[in-house]
Amino acid sequence: MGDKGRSSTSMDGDGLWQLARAAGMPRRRFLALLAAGGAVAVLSACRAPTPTPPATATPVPTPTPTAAPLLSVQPPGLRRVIASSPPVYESPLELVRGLVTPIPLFFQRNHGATPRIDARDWRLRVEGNAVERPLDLSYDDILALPSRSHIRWVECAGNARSFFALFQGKPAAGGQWKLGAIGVAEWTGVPLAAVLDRAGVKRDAVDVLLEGGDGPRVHRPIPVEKARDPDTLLAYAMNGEALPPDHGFPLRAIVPGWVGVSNIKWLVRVEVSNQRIQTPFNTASYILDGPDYPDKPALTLQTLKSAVALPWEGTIPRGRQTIRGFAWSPHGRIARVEYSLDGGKTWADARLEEPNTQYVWVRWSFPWEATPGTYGIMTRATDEAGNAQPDSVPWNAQGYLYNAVVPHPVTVS
Ligand SMILES: Nc1nc2c(c(=O)[nH]1)N[C@H]1C(S)=C(S)[C@@H](COP(=O)(O)O)O[C@H]1N2
Ligand SMILES: [Mo]
Repeated sequence: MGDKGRSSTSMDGDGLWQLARAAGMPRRRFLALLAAGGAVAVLSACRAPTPTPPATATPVPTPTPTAAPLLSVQPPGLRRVIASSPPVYESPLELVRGLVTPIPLFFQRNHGATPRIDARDWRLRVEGNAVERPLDLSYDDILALPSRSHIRWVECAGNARSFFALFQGKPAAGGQWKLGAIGVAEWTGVPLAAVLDRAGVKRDAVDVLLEGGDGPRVHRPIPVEKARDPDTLLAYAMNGEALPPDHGFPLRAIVPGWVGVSNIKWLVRVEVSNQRIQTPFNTASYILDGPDYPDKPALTLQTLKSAVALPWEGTIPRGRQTIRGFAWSPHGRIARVEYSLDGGKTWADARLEEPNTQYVWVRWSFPWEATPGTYGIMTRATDEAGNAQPDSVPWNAQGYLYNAVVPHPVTVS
């Protein structure tokens, strides 16, 4: 992994200067901005005006061109618009007060328009060379199966992608998310394993492909072991209501810990194969492609992260404040969240709130006697498997899995 960019998360003069220099800022302008507006002014000026994808970027497969805009059913509302056609909306984490993300605040990532599916016409096909009996299930068939509910996060593999441009001076192709491409919901549905059992999975099964009924028919294989994990769900309800159209009505996959794209929405087909399945969604996009990844591996699990529940470049009043946020890991519960208000020189422990469960983010908080100025609030999570957020992440062309410690810019007025 190397320590390339290690200093870039530090808010002391040096680290910030590395950043500014990487963004092509002359030393004199850097000092002037620092004096006038502090770290936040420097960071804002560093931001590339229009991040252009690097020439080496592999284009993400796009649906057949159409004149009609690719739209969402629900307008973005309070979510931040990263792109509008197709809809890509970021969750305003500062408005999430509880353990689950309310549906109007839940991030949205579509590769095409939200399809309007009538549950009466919908079918789920389960087939492939590694099933005994192909199935053709109706919505009522699914609802009749034993169900379970659990709270799980779904996070886009590109979450925090904009930080490749902001902190490494090298933009990555794709939606320029901050840290809001994550949401936590209570999902109710049927374990995928129960549906697979009905179809009879052959002993030589290797991969299970999940396919959506949207325009681009987004699809993604997962290993049969993950498909048969009782925690992998075909969900028809979200936070107690029928799955909203934008989040996959009538049925979507919830594959805990895995990259966002494996949580296929508008699910119409499950293919069980006795061979590894290669598709553009695990060979061209959703791969790590960059100098540090000669083998271009396909993504599997998400990474450990933490986020401050404040707008990026937020403003808070002076005085005693409670700073709060979230931390999550695909590897287990969160063991610890530390924070630093002095550019990483000193760290203290944030308090972890209950509950703290695997595949659910943990809420954390710390008190702060805030005095006027600009700050970079740094947070670093450690999970119970012993992973800690790194100081830097190797750049990759599609901008996945950025989970380095970052200074969250905040002004105290
Ligand atoms: N059929 C289908 N499933 C899909 C997608 C899609 O465009 N089509 N987007 C994927 C991606 S990249 C992510 S991050 C999540 C986003 O889920 P959400 O929109 O409910 O937040 O859905 C995944 N499932
Ligand atoms: Mo995603």
